[in-house]
Amino acid sequence: MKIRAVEFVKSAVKPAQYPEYDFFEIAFAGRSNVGKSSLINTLINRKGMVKTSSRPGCTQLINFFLVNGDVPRGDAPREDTRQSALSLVDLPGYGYAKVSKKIRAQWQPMVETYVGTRNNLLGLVLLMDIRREPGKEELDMVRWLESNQMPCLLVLTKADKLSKTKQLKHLDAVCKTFNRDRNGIVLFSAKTRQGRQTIWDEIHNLIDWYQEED
Ligand SMILES: Nc1nc2c(ncn2[C@@H]2O[C@H](COP(=O)(O)OP(=O)(O)O)[C@@H](O)[C@H]2O)c(=O)[nH]1
Ligand SMILES: [Mg+2]
Repeated sequence: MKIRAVEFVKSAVKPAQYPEYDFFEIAFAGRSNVGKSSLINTLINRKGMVKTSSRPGCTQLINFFLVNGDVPRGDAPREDTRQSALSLVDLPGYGYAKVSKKIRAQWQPMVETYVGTRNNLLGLVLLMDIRREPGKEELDMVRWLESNQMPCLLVLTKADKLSKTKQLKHLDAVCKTFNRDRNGIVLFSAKTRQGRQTIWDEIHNLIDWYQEED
């Protein structure tokens, strides 16, 4: 995808606050500090668009970004840019130990409500640190998304931290855990940009598939 423009649209915690547009949307989820903001920045070729942090667990908001589109404002007639615009959503991270119980209890309903109500959502990208075994959160989430027929791309982040041999070894282990083949899981690094094109290809496949469904 040629990135012409990227705009931060807004943050939201509940459906009434989501942007009212119906551009195709892709959401990114994962444990705090997994590299979610870095991955989105890499996809859109913007270094600081999505705030990255070495202090995990701070963002508990759903952040909407619009690529190559105009956010409809007021009652001005909306040009139909649905074919080319794409909405990217940075979901709050989960599973950070220092985050209070209260915040953790808010996370699940916030994300489940978002996935359950957002009609323009095409699919999720679920990020996992390549050095970590997938946890119960990830297994539960993938199972839940599958039961809701919501497509989910799995991405192993920070691949640059491991040698190529170790990357593949870990990839195969994760494939087994999720019962997917190597094509169903992407090795990614924000540092080397490894896997960036594959993620875009998968997003475009999803868009094509939806357009054929219509
Ligand atoms: N080596 C390496 N570090 C990364 C990569 N992606 C993110 N990081 C680092 O991991 C930390 C958390 O990244 P961030 O994108 O803020 O994670 P988020 O909490 O999931 O949004 C930061 O210190 C990043 O610099 C990567 O691909 N390789
Ligand atoms: Mg982040």
